[in-house]
Amino acid sequence: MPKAIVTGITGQDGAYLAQLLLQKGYQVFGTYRRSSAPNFWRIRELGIQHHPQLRLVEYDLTDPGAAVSLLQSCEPDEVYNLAAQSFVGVSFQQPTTTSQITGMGPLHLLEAIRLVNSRIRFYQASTSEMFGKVQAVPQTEDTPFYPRSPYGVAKLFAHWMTINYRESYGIFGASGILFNHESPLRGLEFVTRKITDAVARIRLGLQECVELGNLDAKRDWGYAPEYVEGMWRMLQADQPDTYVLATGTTTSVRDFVRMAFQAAGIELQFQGQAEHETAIDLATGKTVVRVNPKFYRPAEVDLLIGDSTRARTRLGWAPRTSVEDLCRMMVQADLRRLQHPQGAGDMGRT
Ligand code: NDP
Ligand code: GDR
Repeated sequence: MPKAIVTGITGQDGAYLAQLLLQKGYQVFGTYRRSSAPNFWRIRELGIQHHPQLRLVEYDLTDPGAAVSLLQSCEPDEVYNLAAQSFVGVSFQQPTTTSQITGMGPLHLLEAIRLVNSRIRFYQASTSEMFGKVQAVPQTEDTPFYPRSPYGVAKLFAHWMTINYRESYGIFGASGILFNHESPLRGLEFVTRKITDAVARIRLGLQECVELGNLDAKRDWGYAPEYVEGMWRMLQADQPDTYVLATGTTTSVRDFVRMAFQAAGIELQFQGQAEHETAIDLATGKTVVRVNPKFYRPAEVDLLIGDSTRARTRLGWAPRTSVEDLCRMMVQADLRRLQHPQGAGDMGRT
């Protein structure tokens, strides 16, 4: 039975990847960090919390010694490093913590692999945020990087460290440059889920309006379970490499807002500009969206659209879910959760 460590099992991708690996017959060691309240709602939602082949292991990415003991005690064949301080907005307020977790954390794991067993295969969760102020459209594995946040800079460090350990020590280090991927299990602070949760609340009369930041930003949004499958494929390849995973279509935050309200039967009209922009519900005339500059970032990533030709041709990976279907699925999940809190689980509220 193959054995895999998934760091960050309490996050969106960690939960989906653990589910996939369990389905494939792996023994999975899912790492979580100690907190005063348990944070297992996602693996509970997926029904894998008590799976006999899943072991939950306490581990903090910032502790170098803990990386060594983790590998020694679990003896994995594969390590998927998904844990990170992953929220771009917060990285501006906590640049040092973000760098320690998101930048140095993966280095501790790479160094532990070198010391404990250099045959362990390693996946690093890299990101389209490394492209930042984009230098070419669409972005490929060869597009120059220009990160625009402490998060993007920290991820770029970890990306190059993965390549460096590949080239220096022959470690099987794969780096997946993943564009945004979402799901009903997305954290509430990220814009898609913030929108779909608010739309469901507004539809049910539980909230009046949602405040957002930059509506002009464009993202290449895909469906998370398809992306974790790509991670697994990267570690099954003959050679370690760097791969972009993306859908190849891009959508503005404003259009995602429009789509989400439509999915709940609400037509919007946008009016005003920049920080004065709002959107009204055409049926009631009520303002349901308002821009609040407090959600602007000191430096923004304006446009992301990825070209995943390498992953398609070499790994046979392809995204299947359109942004419209993804958005509808997320709105419906949030409506269900609010209407039937017991049946649908807490979905991020505890
Ligand atoms: P989440 O924010 O949902 O999950 C992050 C995970 O990291 C959580 O389990 C979190 O634990 C854990 N974590 C945070 N700090 C530490 C620490 N110091 N030690 C151990 N664990 C820690 O992220 P996603 O699932 O969305 O993303 C997974 C990975 O992929 C991240 O590295 C992210 O940066 C990257 N990525 C994500 C993309 C996306 O669109 N989702 C796109 C490209 C890259 P806790 O629950 O306790 O906070
Ligand atoms: P991102 O995702 O920064 O791309 O990082 P996020 O959903 O936070 O922002 C996407 C875009 O929406 C704009 N925006 C807002 N964002 C948030 N969170 N809240 C708002 O109210 C709001 N209004 C507008 C943002 O300015 C931005 O342009 C995600 C994370 O998962 C990273 O870990 C990952 O690496 C990248 O995707 C790829």
